[in-house]
Amino acid sequence: MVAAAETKDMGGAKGGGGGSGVVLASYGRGVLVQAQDVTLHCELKGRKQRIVCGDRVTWAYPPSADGPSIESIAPRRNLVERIDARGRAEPVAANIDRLAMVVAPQPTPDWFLVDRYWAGAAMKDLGAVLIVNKRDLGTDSIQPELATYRNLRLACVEVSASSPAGIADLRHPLAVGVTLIVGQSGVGKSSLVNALIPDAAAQTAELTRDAEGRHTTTTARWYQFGADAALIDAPGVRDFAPPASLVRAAERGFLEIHELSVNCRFKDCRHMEEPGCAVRTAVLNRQMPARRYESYRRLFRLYEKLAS
Ligand SMILES: Nc1nc2c(ncn2[C@@H]2O[C@H](COP(=O)(O)OP(=O)(O)OP(=O)(O)O)[C@@H](O)[C@H]2O)c(=O)[nH]1
Ligand SMILES: [Mg+2]
Ligand SMILES: [Zn+2]
Repeated sequence: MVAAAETKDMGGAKGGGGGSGVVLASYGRGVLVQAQDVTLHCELKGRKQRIVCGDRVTWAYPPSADGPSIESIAPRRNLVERIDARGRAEPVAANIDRLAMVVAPQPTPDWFLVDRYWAGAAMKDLGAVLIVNKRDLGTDSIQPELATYRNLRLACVEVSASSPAGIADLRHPLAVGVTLIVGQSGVGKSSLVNALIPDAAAQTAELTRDAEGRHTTTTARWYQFGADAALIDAPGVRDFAPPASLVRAAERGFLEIHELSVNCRFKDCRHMEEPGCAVRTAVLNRQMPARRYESYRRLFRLYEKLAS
């Protein structure tokens, strides 16, 4: 168990005390819990207990243990998962309100990834916002893609983590609720958290890498953002998707495909090779960007593979 220096400050809580809190981070056999005004390292009781960032938990000091442990997890409003290297769903964070998808001129954006994030958010009824970071490097090269998203009514905010002035534009869309920040490595997710929450930097040193210097699988980290909001920095999140049984749900994440599909000849059209598909017709007629359709096809095939 992690040395529980903070628990010494618990005063009367030690020996029979307990309470509730939110999970700031989950790592291996322990979790970091924010309980009112103290941060606690808690042990997990059962091997099966799987707790993620954003979980609401109760904790207590069992009589024989030397530190607090998790007693229960409150039912989750939702759970965001990613798919690990073996194709299995792996929980990342719970009780999320929106997904903030970060791109930047550098590294070169992976728009397929953005489409998958957005589709994943739509399938879970999460809000979504596209943050373009590093605008100081110039965003001309990515404006055509941004136009595609703006046409689809996705909120896009262009900022620079290195410029406090522009960062103000980002406060409003993230001011209420829990935002999970996702995106390619190096786009500046952690930098944005630090820019928005000046004292967050003090909290970033711990728990981000395991002993071998790799990202651990459970590094999502919660930062309180004012009284009514939180930001979750999720360094390891690359892919996530609902369980494979939701193959046909792929369409739900693509607003334009969903709207076009009412005109497909077959009610259960998958928009792949079916005759009379209104989606493919729209792509051929350039009424829908071919790249977005390709994203849909890739996501669909991924679900199909996972389901098999
Ligand atoms: N020019 C410029 N560089 C930035 C900006 N924001 C972040 N960077 C730089 O981009 C690099 C990556 O930033 P991070 O915040 O670590 O990126 P990240 O998305 O958290 O990366 P992972 O944790 O690996 O997923 C750092 O060298 C930052 O200094 C920005 O607005 N402008
Ligand atoms: Mg980071
Ligand atoms: Zn179709």
